[in-house]
Amino acid sequence: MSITIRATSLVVALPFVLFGSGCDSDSGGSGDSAMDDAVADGDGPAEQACTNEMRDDFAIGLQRTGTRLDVTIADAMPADPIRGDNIWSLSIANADGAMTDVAVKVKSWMPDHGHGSPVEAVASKVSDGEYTVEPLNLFMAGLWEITLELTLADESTEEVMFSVCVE
Ligand SMILES: [Cu+2]
Repeated sequence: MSITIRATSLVVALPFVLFGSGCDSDSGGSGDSAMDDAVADGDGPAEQACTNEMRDDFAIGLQRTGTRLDVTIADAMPADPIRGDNIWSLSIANADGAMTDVAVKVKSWMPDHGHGSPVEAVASKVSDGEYTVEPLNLFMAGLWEITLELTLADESTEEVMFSVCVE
């Protein structure tokens, strides 16, 4: 599913107006229906789903480099991030390309709305350098920042972040 971004100030302003009341994590399903109404009234869901800011064009194989580690999204279920639960497979390697055992913490955050996900994503080790993250609960449409805090065996930590748009 491709995503188009139209660079107008309207795009930046609308999510705050339309989705502001839907961001309370206690609001449950009512947030979703409020958002659906808002989308139906607008130009179209693609233009309103994310603001025109830094994000990644999501793809299997997307890679981010931290201080000493490279993190790759090796697989994703579904392949494009959806509203609701996603599962990501991560490959984490050092600068030499060797798969590296790290402790992984996951934080999901909506920068435009100022809230996270009520469901904690857990990274489970498959083997050294291979981790499955689930459930990656992206419960509403918009821009999500998925930050991975990685702790190596020597206790040093680093972070990488993936920014993805959920429609
Ligand atoms: Cu939100």
